[in-house]
Amino acid sequence: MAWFKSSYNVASLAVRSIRSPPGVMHRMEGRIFPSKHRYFHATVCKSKGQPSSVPQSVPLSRLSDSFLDGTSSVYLEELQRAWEADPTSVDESWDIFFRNFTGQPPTASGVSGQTMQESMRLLLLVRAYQVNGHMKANLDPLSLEQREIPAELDPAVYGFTEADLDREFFIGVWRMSGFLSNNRPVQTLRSILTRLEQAYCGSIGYEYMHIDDREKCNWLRERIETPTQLQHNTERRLVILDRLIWSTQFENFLATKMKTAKRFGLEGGETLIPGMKQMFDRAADLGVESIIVGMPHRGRLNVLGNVFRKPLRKIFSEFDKKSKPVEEVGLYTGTGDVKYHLGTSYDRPTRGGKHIHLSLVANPSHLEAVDPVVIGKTRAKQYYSNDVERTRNMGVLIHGDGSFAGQGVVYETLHLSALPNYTTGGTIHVVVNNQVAFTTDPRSGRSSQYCTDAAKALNAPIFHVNGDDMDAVAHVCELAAEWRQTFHSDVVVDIVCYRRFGHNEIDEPFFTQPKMYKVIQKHPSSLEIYKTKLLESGEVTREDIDRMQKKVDAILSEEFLNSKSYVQNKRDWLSAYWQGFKSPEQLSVIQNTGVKPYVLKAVGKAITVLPDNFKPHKSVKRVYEERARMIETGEDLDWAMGEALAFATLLVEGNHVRLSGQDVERGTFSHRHAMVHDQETGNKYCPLAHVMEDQNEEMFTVSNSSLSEFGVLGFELGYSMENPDALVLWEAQFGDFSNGAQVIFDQFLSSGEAKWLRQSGLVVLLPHGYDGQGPEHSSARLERFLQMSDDDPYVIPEMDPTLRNQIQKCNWQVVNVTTPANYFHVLRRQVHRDFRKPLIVMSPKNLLRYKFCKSNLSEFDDVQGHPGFDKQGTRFKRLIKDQNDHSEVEKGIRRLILCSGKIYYELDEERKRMEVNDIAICRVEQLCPFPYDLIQRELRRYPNAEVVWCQEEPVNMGAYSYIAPRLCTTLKALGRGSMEDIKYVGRVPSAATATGFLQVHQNEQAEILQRAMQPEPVKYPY
Ligand SMILES: Cc1ncc(C[n+]2csc(CCOP(=O)(O)OP(=O)(O)O)c2C)c(N)n1
Ligand SMILES: [Mg+2]
Repeated sequence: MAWFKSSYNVASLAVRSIRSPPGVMHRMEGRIFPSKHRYFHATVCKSKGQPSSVPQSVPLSRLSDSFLDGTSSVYLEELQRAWEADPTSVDESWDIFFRNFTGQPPTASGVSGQTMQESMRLLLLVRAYQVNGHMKANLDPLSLEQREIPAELDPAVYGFTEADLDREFFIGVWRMSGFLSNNRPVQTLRSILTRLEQAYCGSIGYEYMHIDDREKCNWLRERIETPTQLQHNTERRLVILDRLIWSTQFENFLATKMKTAKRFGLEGGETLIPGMKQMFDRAADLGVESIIVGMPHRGRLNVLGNVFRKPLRKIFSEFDKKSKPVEEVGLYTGTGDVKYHLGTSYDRPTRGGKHIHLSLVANPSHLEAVDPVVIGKTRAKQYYSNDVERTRNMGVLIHGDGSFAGQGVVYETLHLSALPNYTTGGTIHVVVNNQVAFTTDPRSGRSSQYCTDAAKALNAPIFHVNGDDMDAVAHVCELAAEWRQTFHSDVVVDIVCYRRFGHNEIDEPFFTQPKMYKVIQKHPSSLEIYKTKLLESGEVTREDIDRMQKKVDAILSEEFLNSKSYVQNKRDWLSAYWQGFKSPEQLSVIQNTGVKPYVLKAVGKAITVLPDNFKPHKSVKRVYEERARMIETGEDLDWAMGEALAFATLLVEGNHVRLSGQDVERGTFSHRHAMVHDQETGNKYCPLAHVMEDQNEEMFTVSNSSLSEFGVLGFELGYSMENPDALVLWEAQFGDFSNGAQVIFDQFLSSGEAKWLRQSGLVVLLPHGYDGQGPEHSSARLERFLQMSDDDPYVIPEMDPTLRNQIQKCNWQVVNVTTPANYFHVLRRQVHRDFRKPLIVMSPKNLLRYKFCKSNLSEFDDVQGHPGFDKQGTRFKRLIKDQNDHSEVEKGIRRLILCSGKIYYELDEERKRMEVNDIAICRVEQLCPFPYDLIQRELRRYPNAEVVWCQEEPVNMGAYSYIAPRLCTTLKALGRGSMEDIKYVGRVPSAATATGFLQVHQNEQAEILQRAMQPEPVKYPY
């Protein structure tokens, strides 16, 4: 590759030389102040009208050909290889070029005297348009600020002069589509330049040359560079016009009828609606049957009404201040949410006579937080509909320019897009880029040129489009659908538009964007622009347009009238797979979770065998041998085995199980080994994927995730919402890291059912426990999950097992489980009930291998008489009573210690060591909802005992502040005392969750145990 190296060196020299002004025709100021480039989308060609417009030849060695560094260099190398194999396989001009480089004599002269250097320069010019043409595209409808055009787009830089404009050139190259295709006829430089300008510098700015795949680039080039592609026929344009009329008049109508209401209107970006509809139509033509959409506030009502066909009367009635949830007895209404957060779904007929199912996912105010949820739901839909190719279910995300650039979860979501267990075969992203975020200019809102630049990391093509050019918007929206269906990967449409009013309709935009809004005031709507265009082309008459507009207005007015008498329907909270599931107001019978012994044995065997010729790591081999022994003897099953049995038994019962999170395959603490690696071949084997013969490959999925909490937890939440017959789990590496996903906990998991009436049985595993690993790795911030729990601290609910619906009424469950069997049952309970509730598990670290944290197989089964089998059968134990088998009443017990989690084992050991026999220790395995009935039972059992809450966490953390009022309510109900009678043993208040010094930790831990066992009464806090 001698020639390539030399030209590469020339290229780097050239970059240096072009930065020194003398003799260079096109100045490079724009490069010195790159920050100027990133704000707005209008462009100016500095060279126009300047003396330098008469270009002079620049030697090849002076060219700024940074494109030689990347894609072109690969291309040229390939070209040379082809030429070496067969000189006639490339165009004649390239033959001359390579001959020259390799010192071979030329065979003929180039086309019309075209020299090798000229071929090279022309190629570079075309490449420059492909790479940077978008910089010159007319993207900003407001033409607010002008971007400088990159020097590379000036033919003079390549040595072409006016004298060359009417000379003919051949620019076809080998294995290239579109403009540069090999079979292109000879053209004049003038027509080449005209076509380049049309293709790359019109209303669409294409960014795709960062994609390192020739086939994909060629596919795009063919569509971008072929002149006829942009045309829609008249019939289609009339459909588009009608849709634009709907989109525009919907907002106008609301603006006149609800002058003071906040609706986050789409004005300035109305072309989004016809664009989306074109996209959905095209997607349906290409096989998409279901589209899952996530979008923010802006234009949401318009999308709901015009794309999702939510009845307009319903939308209008929600504006009525008197509108409130129906207070019908037994009606499950939740707390509700503001109208521009609500989701919906709709079966939309398409122009091709098909139906496409559309779902808009409800979302909170937090911009972009819904992104991973939508993607997770899409992936789940693909699983349940056996959409192996991922072409029938598609995710679409609508973004704002400010939030797309600013919110990290966008990047986290983008990065899930190609991961094997998270991909959905491509998401279409549409940015409603109104060039402002609330009151913030892009200048202050991002450091990149475009708000979409993060997507470049993905090799996603980005289509920037002038939002005033309706045809162009429709075109790129369709192109995006075609891309997604062809390459099964993400694509971005950036609709550059404006916001006609303030952030919401009550805001005054002139406070902060006076110049912009002066322009906006005078700017015609995109509907006006489109109407003019179609009138001018003669495709439509004024009368046609009037008729169309009047019809839309009439429907809007009629629907508005109807909205006055509109009665809100019963809020529908069930979606397709959820028929038969119970709302909190419908009692669901508590089910047992024990499993037949023979099933336990059979699945136990299946998940402890590795294939014959498989060579696991020797330690993993031991782990599996040990697991086989546990099943064989039925004794001392450990945590990982308890979990694996829960998964396996759920699988054989027909449920889907999916566990995702960082390093979950092995397990952060090297305890799970759900995926085993052959030490010689590197092959992987997952025993749980082979519990049954011919088990569907994905039925059990365990997957290491990207290093993201917000994105991955959101994804799994979305996944869990699709179908209830699944156990979906997300595990944090350490519990503390879950705060990186706080938005999902606050806005979705803890409150989603109340706001949107959508249930989820997602399980969140958060390693938690004080074992000297320092402030971060000790605490999963249990207190926060408990604080978000909505079980009433002051009212004891119905606790009779036949009437109890305490969990159904509570927003979620928080547990800190201490035995493998209880873990097994709490996981199974998630699926063995007629409703779904999120489950937060403070999961153990040192208990994973602790010698006493073991269960016998008899605790997993449903055999009467076996431990765990009580009056109702075998179930999850919300509270584990003292293990010393106390009778109904134990008057001699002087202290009842209530605790949760691993501190129990330390207390028990200390009690044994000190030979204390007048202290009882109970484990509150389920903290929320609070097990009032069982606590009462234990309080009755120990009538004379001092009541102590013992925890490892500082008093301002852990469960104490949750437990205290509930325990107090229980004590009062029994006449046993009140707040002062609840004693506390644990760490003192602290800002950090734990000490960083091991020695200090050990002393603190010892002190807790010593105080818990002290002979004298506990004095703290009263
Ligand atoms: C995570 C988050 N931070 C802040 C806000 C408050 N907020 C609401 S809209 C908005 C501006 C959004 O700008 P952009 O994404 O460009 O959308 P636009 O409103 O312009 O359509 C902000 C900051 C929010 N909703 N979510
Ligand atoms: Mg914006």
